[in-house]
Amino acid sequence: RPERNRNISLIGVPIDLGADRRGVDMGPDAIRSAGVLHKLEQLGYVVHDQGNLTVSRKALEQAATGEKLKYLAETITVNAKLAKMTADEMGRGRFPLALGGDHSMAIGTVKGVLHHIDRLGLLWFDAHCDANTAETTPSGNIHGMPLAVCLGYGHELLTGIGGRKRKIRPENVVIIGARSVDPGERSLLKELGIRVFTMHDIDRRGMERVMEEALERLAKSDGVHLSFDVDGMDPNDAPGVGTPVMGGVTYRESHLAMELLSDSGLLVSAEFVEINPVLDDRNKTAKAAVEMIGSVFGEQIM
Ligand code: 6HN
Ligand code: MN
Ligand code: MN
Ligand code: MN
Repeated sequence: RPERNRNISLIGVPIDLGADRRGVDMGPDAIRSAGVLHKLEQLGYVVHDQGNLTVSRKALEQAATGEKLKYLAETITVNAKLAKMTADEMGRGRFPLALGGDHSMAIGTVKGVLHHIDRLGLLWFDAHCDANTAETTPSGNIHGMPLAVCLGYGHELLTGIGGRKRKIRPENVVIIGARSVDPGERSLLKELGIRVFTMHDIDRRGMERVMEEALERLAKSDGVHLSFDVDGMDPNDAPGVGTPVMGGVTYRESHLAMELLSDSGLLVSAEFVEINPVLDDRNKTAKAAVEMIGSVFGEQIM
């Protein structure tokens, strides 16, 4: 097992355009105020906090233009910046940890990490599959598309971010926690042979066995990026999300999944997204995210 990277680069991404719902832009600061720096420093990490990227509020004025993909231009600008920052920070030997922000930001983080690791594995923890394209989207919200984009599918201005040729190979992706999948996403995922562990699989086999199989698959890559959408968790445990779906991964199951991922030694980068403090119950969701971050970085009870 490789030595843990003790240097973490924290990148706040206050974007809410991809969700077309205000509040999730405050996610990075909610996670900070829930004590993420303290948690990581206690675990022995050196945290290089890059602050928050700038997201133009002017983009909101475009809302009425009726374009199909909402706020496309500003979403591209932010993700291009994020891809560059992620690649640069990794180039300095640091582990990129991005805090969101809506899930459209996964385009930037993943493209940035792909700059260094061509055969990158991707663990997508989510109630959704985020595999819509401009043709299949039911909402026009770009946070429903980032996984498709990372695989090379979708609007060409999105797939072009950070270089068109950089993409995740289908065999190196696993989705965990899925329970809300649109018809167009289902066809694309089936066509590509993506391994989706739904809530049904977790119910039947338990999180331990699901993670064992997931990690076995991911071990064939050259390093794994974790994209953790907090709405993958059950809304009782993580209520502060814009698109809640009942019957999710429990707090304990999520903890276990992150501990097993941590033990695998495969992780090279991570992001925690879709935390919306405006919809939250006294920062409960941000606190849950900090607990999951603790597990990802090796926290143990004894
Ligand atoms: N997320 N599948 C729906 C859509 O609009 O495409 C919901 C997407 C939710 C995205 O939670 O990151
Ligand atoms: Mn998502
Ligand atoms: Mn989701
Ligand atoms: Mn814990």
